[in-house]
Amino acid sequence: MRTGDHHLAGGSDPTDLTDLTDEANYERVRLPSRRGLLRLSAGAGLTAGLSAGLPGGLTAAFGPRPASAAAGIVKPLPPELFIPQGTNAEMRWEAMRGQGYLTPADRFFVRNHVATPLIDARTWRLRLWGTGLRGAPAEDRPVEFTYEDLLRLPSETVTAFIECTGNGRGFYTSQQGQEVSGTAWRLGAVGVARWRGVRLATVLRRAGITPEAVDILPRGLDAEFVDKGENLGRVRRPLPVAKAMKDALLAYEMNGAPLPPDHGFPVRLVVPSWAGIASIKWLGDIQVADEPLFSPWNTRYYRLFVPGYPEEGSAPLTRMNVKSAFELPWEATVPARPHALHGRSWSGNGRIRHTDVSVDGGRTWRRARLRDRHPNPRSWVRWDLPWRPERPGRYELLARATDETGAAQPTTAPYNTLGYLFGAVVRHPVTVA
Ligand SMILES: Nc1nc2c(c(=O)[nH]1)N[C@H]1C(S)=C(S)[C@@H](COP(=O)(O)O)O[C@H]1N2
Ligand SMILES: [Mo]
Repeated sequence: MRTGDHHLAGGSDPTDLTDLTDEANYERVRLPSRRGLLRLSAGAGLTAGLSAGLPGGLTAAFGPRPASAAAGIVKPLPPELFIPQGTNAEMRWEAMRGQGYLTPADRFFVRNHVATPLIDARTWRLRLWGTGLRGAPAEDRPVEFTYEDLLRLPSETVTAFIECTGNGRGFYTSQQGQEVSGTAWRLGAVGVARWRGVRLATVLRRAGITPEAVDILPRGLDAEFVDKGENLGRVRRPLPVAKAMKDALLAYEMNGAPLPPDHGFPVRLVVPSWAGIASIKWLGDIQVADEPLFSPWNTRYYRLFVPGYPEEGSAPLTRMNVKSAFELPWEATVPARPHALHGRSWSGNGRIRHTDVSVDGGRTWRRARLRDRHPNPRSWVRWDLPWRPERPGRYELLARATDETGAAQPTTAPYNTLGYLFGAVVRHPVTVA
């Protein structure tokens, strides 16, 4: 771990538990034994986020594995909003019920390969280097931008979803009976926020990007990622220059507030419509190259691997596919009287054209009412539909969206070993009581 790295906050004070880059502190946060928690709560340097997650009597509040201290995530993870998934936290879809258009930061899913680092914006620098910049600056002599530099550049606001490529992965197994590896998300690894920052194009131009540049490689400041004993280095994923120049944002605000630590403070990339892995958090440096770049995140992950097809897999995944979700608990219980069903649909291809809903397991379909008159092509659309359940019992609710390219949700998602892009219609179990 790079604890001596001056990008990262915190020193060697063993009671400073805000420093998640310290191995021992991180262990205590990651595997909170009851004694560890007591030590945590006594620690002077406890962050507001952590203490908010540890209210009142610890013994009363938690069982053996408290969700609120899961695996290196700083913000509280109350069980009514989140499902813990290892180092990650999935949003419960019922947490969007009664919310506005955006996903509030307190319930936005977190996908961390390792753990949230706490970074000091005053010493942080964004460093650009490589053969795709004028003068080809070396990695140790980069073009630098401070946090203040970025705040002073012209800003832009983009409302866009960020979605994990594995969102829905659990349904390969539970709905299609297929074995896949990776986090078994249901549909809660997606959120929509209003991101404000500087266009990546602006910063690349100022850094001297040349017409020969073809790929950039943004890299995070979180700890190196070790997969089954193999150190793959820091999280980094090549992005073609064309997409980087088109609509990628260096975001420093989320829903009108500074980025929260878990979502990339001080600065993250937001790459609209693309696989969530493109939106690198805790951005530290960007290599700009006049030749194609590779990292494990565009070779061994984030491609479709299918038995019987070439071993190197598909082309690297880019746009996300069409999906829909009901704003209901998984398994939901609803009253046996007329009420409205609510949900949202989204697609990386652009606007949602319509969403059809079935309350009888897929035999008949009705078109939902889209609640957003001018759907945003980089975001979701809210919809609703009245439902008068005829009798108590078990139901399966289905929602199937079609986007502006004509792409619709299929009945079955094409199998791939890593379980990416589950876009099939999900059968949501509901009991009418
Ligand atoms: N540095 C860094 N950036 C990262 C990740 C990470 O682990 N480290 N995870 C990626 C993945 S796989 C996803 S889906 C999104 C999730 O963003 P969120 O945690 O803000 O929801 O961040 C991406 N950016
Ligand atoms: Mo992801």
